[in-house]
Amino acid sequence: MRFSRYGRIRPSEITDQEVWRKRRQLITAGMAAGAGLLLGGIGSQAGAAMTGPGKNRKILLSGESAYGGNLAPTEYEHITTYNNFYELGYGKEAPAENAAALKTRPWSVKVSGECARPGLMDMEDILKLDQEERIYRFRCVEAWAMVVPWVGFPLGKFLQRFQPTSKAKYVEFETLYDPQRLPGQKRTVLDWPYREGLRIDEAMHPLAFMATGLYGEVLPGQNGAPLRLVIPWKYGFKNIKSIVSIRFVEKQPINSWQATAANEYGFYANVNPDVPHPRWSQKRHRVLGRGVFGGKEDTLLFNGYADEVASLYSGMDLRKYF
Ligand SMILES: Nc1nc2c(c(=O)[nH]1)N[C@H]1C(S)=C(S)[C@@H](COP(=O)(O)O)O[C@H]1N2
Ligand SMILES: [Mo]
Repeated sequence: MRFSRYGRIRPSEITDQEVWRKRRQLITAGMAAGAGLLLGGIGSQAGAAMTGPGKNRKILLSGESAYGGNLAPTEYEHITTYNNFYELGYGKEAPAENAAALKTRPWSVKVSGECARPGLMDMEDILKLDQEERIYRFRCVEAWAMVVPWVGFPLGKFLQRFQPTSKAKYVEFETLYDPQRLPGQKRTVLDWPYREGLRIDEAMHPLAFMATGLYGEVLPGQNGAPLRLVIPWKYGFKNIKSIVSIRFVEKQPINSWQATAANEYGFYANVNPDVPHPRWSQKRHRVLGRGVFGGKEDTLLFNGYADEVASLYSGMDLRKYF
């Protein structure tokens, strides 16, 4: 009988989650009581209270919206030690072990292509944008899920600042290319830098999110510091980490995994239990940190966000556009 290290419930984890939830209820109650009054200030206090273990710098929140419903967040420890980030190593634990190499300052993000106001934005200025917390169920393509209290801002609102033109049909994202800071790039596993793409209406959807932190603190390197994408209705690989470039383009971009194995990874990558990966079923997944035997549960179409996003794909054959 095999127990996954991540399939066991540890007493500490239950306690942490309960404490966290209670705190959250208190804060929410506090916010309701003070509605309309000093919202920024109350939000900031909420941010300070809803934190992780204090390993990283805090981010002040201006608001919160719990898109994950009542889901209890996965323990900080799981979220930050079970990662995929090939530029920092190949095992699930390697990115956390190698994250010190990833220096995140100085850091800037270049926005270019089909837009009226292209520009370079410094990470410090990005962190000054309104930061909110969102709890999403985050899926990974290899059949696990976690519930993450991300901190960041809506992607669409950010993109609008650069005034995309009518030719901007897609958005292309690129990770930093720097084999010193991302030593995994010394080996050609993928054609670096890591690239991803979204259709412009997907990028503008209110659920599409740019994360700068989690559990109230700036992102750890292994989670894609200082800035990464979170598209909660898609498989994990769409959520590109450590972004330095955003380009508005007319043609559908090719993402890194699609370039490597187009029969296995498509452009859309919407979570869909009815469309198996060629090498495995995608009907069920396990939630990290829950239950013995991996705490398996049924995978939902669009990762449970169908009400919000299904209309983006109406009339499309989701088997063809996987
Ligand atoms: N630059 C970059 N981004 C990346 C990856 C990567 O290897 N490099 N892995 C992807 C995959 S396959 C997954 S499942 C998620 C994992 O995110 P997490 O470690 O925060 O859970 O990041 C995605 N973003
Ligand atoms: Mo993944």
